[in-house]
Amino acid sequence: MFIEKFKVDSPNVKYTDSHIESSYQYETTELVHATRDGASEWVVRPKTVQYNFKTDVRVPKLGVMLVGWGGNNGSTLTAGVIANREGISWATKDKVQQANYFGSLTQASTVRVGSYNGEEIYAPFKSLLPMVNPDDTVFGGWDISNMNLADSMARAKVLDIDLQKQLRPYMESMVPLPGIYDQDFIAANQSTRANNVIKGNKKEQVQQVIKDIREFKEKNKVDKIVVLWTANTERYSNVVVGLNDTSENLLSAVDRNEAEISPSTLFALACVLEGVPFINGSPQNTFVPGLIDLAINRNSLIGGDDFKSGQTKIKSVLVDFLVGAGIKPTSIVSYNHLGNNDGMNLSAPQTFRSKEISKSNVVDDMVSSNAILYEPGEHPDHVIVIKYVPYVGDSKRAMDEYTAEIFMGGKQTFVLHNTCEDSLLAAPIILDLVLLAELSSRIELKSGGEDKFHSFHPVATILSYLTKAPLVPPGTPVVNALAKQRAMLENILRACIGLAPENNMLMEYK
Ligand code: NAI
Ligand code: DG6
Repeated sequence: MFIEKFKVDSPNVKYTDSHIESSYQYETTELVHATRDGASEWVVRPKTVQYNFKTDVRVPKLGVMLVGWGGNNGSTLTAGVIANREGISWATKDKVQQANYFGSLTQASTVRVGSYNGEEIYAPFKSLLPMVNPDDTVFGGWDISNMNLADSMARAKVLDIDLQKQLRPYMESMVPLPGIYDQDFIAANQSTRANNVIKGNKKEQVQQVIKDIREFKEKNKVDKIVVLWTANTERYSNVVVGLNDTSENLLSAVDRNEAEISPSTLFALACVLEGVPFINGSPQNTFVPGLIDLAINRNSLIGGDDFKSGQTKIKSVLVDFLVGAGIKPTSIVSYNHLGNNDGMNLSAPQTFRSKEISKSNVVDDMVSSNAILYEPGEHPDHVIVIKYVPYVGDSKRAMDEYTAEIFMGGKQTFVLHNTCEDSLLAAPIILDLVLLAELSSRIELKSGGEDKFHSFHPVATILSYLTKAPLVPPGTPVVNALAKQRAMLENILRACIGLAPENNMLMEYK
């Protein structure tokens, strides 16, 4: 059964006009290494930590500024939100299609809130806490191409033509602000696109981005802004002591106009200096140590890296299932071919290498969780291939072969083939990243030992479900397994309204 919304009735939860406050017992474990009768043993002690959460329920008017706004993802997301907001429907060869937010965790998924008369009751994910309605967001951003969003949508060749015709009047006047172009960081084949670039040295470029954010906020009368990089994949920046290893060194490297500071790092830097959340949807190391350092010092939210949209999402389910079932994946080979501009940019070795890294590390946590299957340091062979095939456009083909060792030396091989418009997978993920980043900035917490409420750590691990290579604070475990990532996010939001984690025990029926 489905319910649209609900309220929690508990002595541990208080609703006021401005906040939801919850008092919450976090059940965890503590591991100690003890010695008994001369022999050492691991001891696990259950541990309860008291937390208080305070969520501001006043939902702001939100501005979303995309870097790479005129790209396939940027134009598809903007079009999708307008189509939803305007209630647009269009004829396809199959039926009359209504705009929807399928693929968005916040907008199109549900959570179990309990059972009633023996029936499971589900509510929308977005009903857990007050969230920005995507239909009410205002979009803007930057692109090194000056094409308006209606023409960008046509260039992307993602949406049905009848829909495009209806959207064109809304999108023609949307023109991206000039972007920061540095041909050293993206493929040479992108140079013909770069006709809309911020001039000046790196310091001036950062100042221009800050000015753009302020003007956008003022012009559109929005309360808050979130900035998200959905521009081209860049090559990795070299991390060099004295250049970008600390916040001071990064800032002075920008002042010196050092060549090795990438456009994405400059955008991120502008956002951190302005206290605006910045999310990286591409695989490169935008968040060099100096940038992370600065974000932590200034308590400004950063999140990333690289949208987890299709092939990797399935990988982080399938390998979790196999390793969790005691089956040993030994070889994973992932082929992609695609024909959009992302594919063209990734045809250069340096940008491909960024994507190869982020796609390769996605099973590490699952492998290291099972020392019965894997020797220390052992890892499945894992190969990533990406080829540019213009004809298939945005309709990416992803083919995967998984080989695993089963009982008594047997082998099991799975082969998957997925065909899908890449941007239709990425757009709802971008939306979730933005909406969840905004929501997390309204949550404060304190543990038993603390007297003051504070925000979450500025490195937003809460966004991990949506990214291939989750950015985490130094010393924090990286979780890639999709079910764990979703549970983390859902259970934290449940904690904010005083609900226990979903434990699936169904003791009521045992
Ligand atoms: P796209 O190539 O269509 O769009 C990127 C846009 O960024 C282009 O319009 C380009 O002109 C612009 N651009 C490049 N450098 C810029 C800069 N410095 N400042 C401002 N604008 C700049 O690519 P698409 O398909 O939209 O993908 C965007 C990014 O998202 C890529 O890095 C891709 O690898 C990443 N991604 C995409 C996924 C998907 O499923 N579509 C999943 C995971 C990541
Ligand atoms: C080729 O792999 C293009 C990439 O931009 C991917 O489409 C993107 O990283 C999505 O990857 P995945 O593995 O999440 O489907």
